[in-house]
Amino acid sequence: MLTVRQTPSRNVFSLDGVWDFRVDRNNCGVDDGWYDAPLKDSRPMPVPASYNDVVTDTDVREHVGVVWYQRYVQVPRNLGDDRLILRFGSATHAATVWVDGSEVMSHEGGYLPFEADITDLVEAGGSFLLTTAVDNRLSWHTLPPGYIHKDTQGNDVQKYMHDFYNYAGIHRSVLLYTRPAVSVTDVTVVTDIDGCDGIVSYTVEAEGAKAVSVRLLDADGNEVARAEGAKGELRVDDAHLWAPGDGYLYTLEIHADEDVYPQTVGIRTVEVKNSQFLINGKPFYFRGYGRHEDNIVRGKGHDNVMLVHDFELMKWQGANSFRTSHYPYAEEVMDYADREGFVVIDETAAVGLNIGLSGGLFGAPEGVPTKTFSDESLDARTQQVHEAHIRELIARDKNHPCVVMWSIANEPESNTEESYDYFKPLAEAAREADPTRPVGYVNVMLAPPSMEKCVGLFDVVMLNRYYGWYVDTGNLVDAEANLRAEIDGWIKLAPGKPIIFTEYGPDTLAGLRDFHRRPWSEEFQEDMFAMFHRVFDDVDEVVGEQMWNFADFQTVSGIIRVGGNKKGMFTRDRLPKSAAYDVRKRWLAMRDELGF
Ligand code: GCB
Repeated sequence: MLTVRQTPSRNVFSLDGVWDFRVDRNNCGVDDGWYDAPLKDSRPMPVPASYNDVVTDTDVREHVGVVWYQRYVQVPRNLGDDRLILRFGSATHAATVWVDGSEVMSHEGGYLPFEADITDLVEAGGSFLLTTAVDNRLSWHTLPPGYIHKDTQGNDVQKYMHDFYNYAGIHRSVLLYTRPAVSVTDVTVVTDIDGCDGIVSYTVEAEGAKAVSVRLLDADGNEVARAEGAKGELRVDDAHLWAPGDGYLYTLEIHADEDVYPQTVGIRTVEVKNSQFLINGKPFYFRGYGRHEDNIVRGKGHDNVMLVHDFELMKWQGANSFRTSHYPYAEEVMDYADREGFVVIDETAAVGLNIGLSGGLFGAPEGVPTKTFSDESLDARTQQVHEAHIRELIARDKNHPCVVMWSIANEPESNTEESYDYFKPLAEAAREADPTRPVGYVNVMLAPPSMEKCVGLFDVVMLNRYYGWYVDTGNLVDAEANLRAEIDGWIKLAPGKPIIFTEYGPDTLAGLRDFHRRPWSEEFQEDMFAMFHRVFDDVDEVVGEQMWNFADFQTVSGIIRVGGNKKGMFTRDRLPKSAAYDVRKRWLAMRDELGF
């Protein structure tokens, strides 16, 4: 799906602001026609934002089910023959949208955009009532999955197997935009390098267009190549490559009849070879973090201030990459990573596909199936939802040079035949949807090399490991020995595959200092990182260190979570913990030695 851009042929109007909002406590909104008239008893709610922490009412924060958003929208005058499209950047986790009482679309999955052509329902120069019902419930057929527990008073309590709070609402911008009746609806760009030249292959979709042509402009707006037709190949002499730390972008200006659409292009290649991860043919070492879209008050609501600030912090620390743990991030984040030259492992919302792990770590689920993959839990329908989600993510992000790999799941069960059967078609679907990038999944410590069944389906080994924290707690001597032994096991099991550590690190309470350097203290975080880094430096096959987490973040309450997960390098309000300085020293030195 194309990102929305303002162009000479397209106008974009933001519908962000303060909308009317109402919780549907009895789940009666649809039956009672809430979409057909101004919401009664509404309260104000900002868009985009999670609603949970905006309010002070606990029952709204913890509501399980549907909430309603509404506002009036002014339609532009002078629409002519243009089409008018209504687009949500995301609504978590499912949404249905009405325009003046007519249902125009519904979408499942909380982290990807959806849009509808509403031209025939509205009048140029008039206004319409826009209503959206957003459902935050998780089931065995959603990603991430979850289940509803009835408490002893019969109330619904949402349970889930992942470790971040189930923020909900309209998390990303809502836009209204126009495009000509015949217009560009999709483009796929694939780049290659030939000596000093760049090759840009493109395929444009523009149904009904009589004439399609493209011009490739450099960052100063100079034309460097052009072609006619919806499909073709451009050669860029002496190309300025997109590279880590050098987010150089060309623009493919696409003309389809009256329509003009600018697609940014970074010329670069990605390849996995001989235990190395190559970008533009050169070995790349990932330095960075798993992150979350998580902020005080706004929850998972996108915010450009925090976007730029977080990148500033990452650059300050010498990071060059991150993983979109554990769901697709806002399009603004991906655009910004492109232009800042950050390298991204793009992850689906498939997190928590592991009943064994959640039982062990986050409290045994009551009355739920004990098997992860079964007819009672994650089943064939979940697999279909997962495949559709992978394809939707790739359709959205395929043209981002920052994306160097797809991660199709975080810490799923991967040590059973059932997990192999579940993931085999999904890995194939990802490769079919994008033959140009490596595909991986992130392995959990419950599936070490002696038990792992799925690694053969993937191009890299991505490991989340907590030696010194969840195991060998506080004992970094044993932790180091066990970490080294496990890495040896992976090298034997998956020869030739590079290993990226996608999580490691202890919970650390900012301000807790300790002469004895014990767990939870800032000193222990320094020591645990130092130990992991010592090990990484000894192993050629390790090509990346992305610690857990960039910043402290909100989770459900629990006996292992004190006001959220505290494994941040930065606090939730983005202040550095003491280990941040050690890591900065290491990463800046690596940056100087290896390039970005
Ligand atoms: C993990 C998960 C991550 C958790 C983290 C932790 O392995 O991937 O979502 O937050 O561990 O802190 O336990």
